Amino acid sequence: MFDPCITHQFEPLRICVRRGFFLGFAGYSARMLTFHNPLHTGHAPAHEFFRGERVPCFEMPARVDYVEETLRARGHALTAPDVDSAPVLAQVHAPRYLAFLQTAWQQWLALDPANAAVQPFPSVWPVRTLRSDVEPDNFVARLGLYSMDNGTPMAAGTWAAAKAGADAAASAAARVAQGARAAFCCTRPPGHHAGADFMGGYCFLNNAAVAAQWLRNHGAQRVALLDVDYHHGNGTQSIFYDRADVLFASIHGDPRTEYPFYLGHADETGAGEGAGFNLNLPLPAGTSAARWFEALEQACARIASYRADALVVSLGLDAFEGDPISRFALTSEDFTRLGGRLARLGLRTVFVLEGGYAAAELGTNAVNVLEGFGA
Ligand code: SP5
Ligand code: ZN
Repeated sequence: MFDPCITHQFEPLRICVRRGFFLGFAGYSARMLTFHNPLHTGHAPAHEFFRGERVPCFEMPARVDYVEETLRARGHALTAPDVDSAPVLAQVHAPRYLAFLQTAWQQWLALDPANAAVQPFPSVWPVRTLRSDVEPDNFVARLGLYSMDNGTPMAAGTWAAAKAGADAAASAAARVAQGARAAFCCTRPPGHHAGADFMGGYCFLNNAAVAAQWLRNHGAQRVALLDVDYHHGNGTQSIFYDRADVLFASIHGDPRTEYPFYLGHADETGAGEGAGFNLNLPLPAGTSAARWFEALEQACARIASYRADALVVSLGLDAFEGDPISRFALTSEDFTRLGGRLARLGLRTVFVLEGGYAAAELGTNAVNVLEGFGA
């Protein structure tokens, strides 16, 4: 339903953008309004697979610890989530997937109490010709049904951490819908690989999709979602692929060589009502920062022509030159430049943390974007 009262809150923004002013934002502040995830440390699986061997997880609790530490050191306060994302989660995810995820760890323990010390991994997937409409009784078979890879390990606190992260995303979107210029959702596990009914790429619940859907529910007619993570946001793209009310634009490593491999090509432009509202800008591994910023200009031009009421940024920092699993070349200073360019879109903005695995530099790189934006 359309609430004209809340929609009205977005009107001064459009007027001020057309006149080139930056004075129309309520809640402008030198500090970035940040929602943290108080339960993220409960998601601490030990291992993922690399070339058949178990290796320590790249997506580790220390990542967010570094970002929180840098935020505090630079004077940005952290706020606890104050919104329940459950109704919005039900809009962007399938009921049977949410039901599975919520109790997955208990189901795993029910097989054998000794599983408390062991990570579940899927080992079989319903690829072409196999059925995904019937849920198997076997737990590992259901885990495969709801997974796109074997690279998304689960732990005892995974559901609680993912749910609190979605709450943080909804909280950030709620503040922006109420008139704040920007808010940052500082969370892990990340979300942009998670689709309506599957996990993958370290992601369980799609926090950016929750933020975009929250903005749609609370007055924004059109939401632009820009994904700057090194990896294509296949989950977010698929959630909004047939919708015109959320424009998805992504700059990422070419899926011919980079994860997630099976989505993210330039010819994916949307379907049905969503035709023309999906923009993929894949770049070869090894692409320079200069070329990356050219792609950012293309994405920004499309977002400007879309006349969005609000922007969600899937803020992965793995385009960083020092990232251990990615192959772009942005410097820490380039992240400040990114934030400055996004500010010039003149849109209310929700930033949602995604990937970035140079953990010790993650705080600097994330906060550089936020401060470049004018946080
Ligand atoms: C949110 C996000 O950034 N997810 C990325 C998921 C990537 N999963 C595949 C990881 C492959 C790791 N390859 C290790 C190479 C070490 N040299
Ligand atoms: Zn990534």
